Amino acid sequence: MLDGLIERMLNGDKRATARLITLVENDEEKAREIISKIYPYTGNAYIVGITGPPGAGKSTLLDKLIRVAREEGKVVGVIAIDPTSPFTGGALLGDRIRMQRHSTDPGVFIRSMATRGSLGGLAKATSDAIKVLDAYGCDVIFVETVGVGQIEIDIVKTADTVVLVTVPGLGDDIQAIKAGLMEIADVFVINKADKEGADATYFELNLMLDLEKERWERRGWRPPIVETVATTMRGIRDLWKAIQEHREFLEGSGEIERKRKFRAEEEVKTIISGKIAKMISERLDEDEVSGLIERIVKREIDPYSAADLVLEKTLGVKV
Ligand SMILES: Nc1nc2c(ncn2[C@@H]2O[C@H](COP(=O)(O)OP(=O)(O)O)[C@@H](O)[C@H]2O)c(=O)[nH]1
Ligand SMILES: [Mg+2]
Repeated sequence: MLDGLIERMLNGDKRATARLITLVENDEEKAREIISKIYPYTGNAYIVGITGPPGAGKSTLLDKLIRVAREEGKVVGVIAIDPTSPFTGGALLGDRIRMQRHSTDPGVFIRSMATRGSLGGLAKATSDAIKVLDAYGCDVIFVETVGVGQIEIDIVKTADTVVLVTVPGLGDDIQAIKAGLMEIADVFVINKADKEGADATYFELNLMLDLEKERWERRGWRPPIVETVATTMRGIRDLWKAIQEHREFLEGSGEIERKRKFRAEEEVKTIISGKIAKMISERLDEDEVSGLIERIVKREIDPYSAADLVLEKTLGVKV
């Protein structure tokens, strides 16, 4: 059954592709088999992460970016991990209708991912779905995530180009963004530039980049700031151009290799920790754990020593 599905997917069948993604998402054994079989067909897609606070306009921007990429004849994939995304059904009806016009286009494949799941589940499901879309023939794959949770940040970090979307008047939020996301952004977007305060936000971001000057100089890439109005086409082509330029920088400097190695490393680590977690939960002696917990509460043993005891016993190695 899998071979037939994979063959259909490789021939551009969207339904077979959707089915394969569902399988890699939900069935660990099948995921393994599918990924091994399709892996030789992957490696051509360019991955663009789009992140930022909820409501910043990420999905609306994506809708426009899909259009521009389609004009260039690119086959486009979208993976939305944003729970408020029109793709995941959390948006206003109008937004959802706007997105859906792409669903009849054979050159566009849109997929949403459940945000809830087991530890590392989302990251694994996303990277597997990326591989399926890559093998399907996508030239570019956009991954939309809300830049809030650590898991989402970790996912977007593995993209080739990371686009961070902000909006005017996020004074305090810019400080918050600085903490987690500043370092991973390759392109900054000030969306809703039709609203008041876009210039001030531009100034603030630019100042922040000036303060980080040494880092950009070392990296050889200073993230450009693009102002957009996603509800119109304003700035969209500039954003697409900035993404292309970052790609050229990565390819020209050999940085792309480093990024891909990083991605592979993150992936292997995720698989390993997932397997270890599974091994432990399968072998865990629940009675023994509750006994230990009693002892922790009674101050007979500390939590670290208790954890070591459990791990040593379940894994059979000294930790
Ligand atoms: N005024 C204005 N509204 C926008 C712009 N971009 C998006 N919006 C609106 O902002 C809301 C949230 O957009 P959405 O794309 O779902 O944001 P997301 O949560 O970041 O994906 C929607 O009602 C959009 O129509 C813009 O550039 N200007
Ligand atoms: Mg969204």
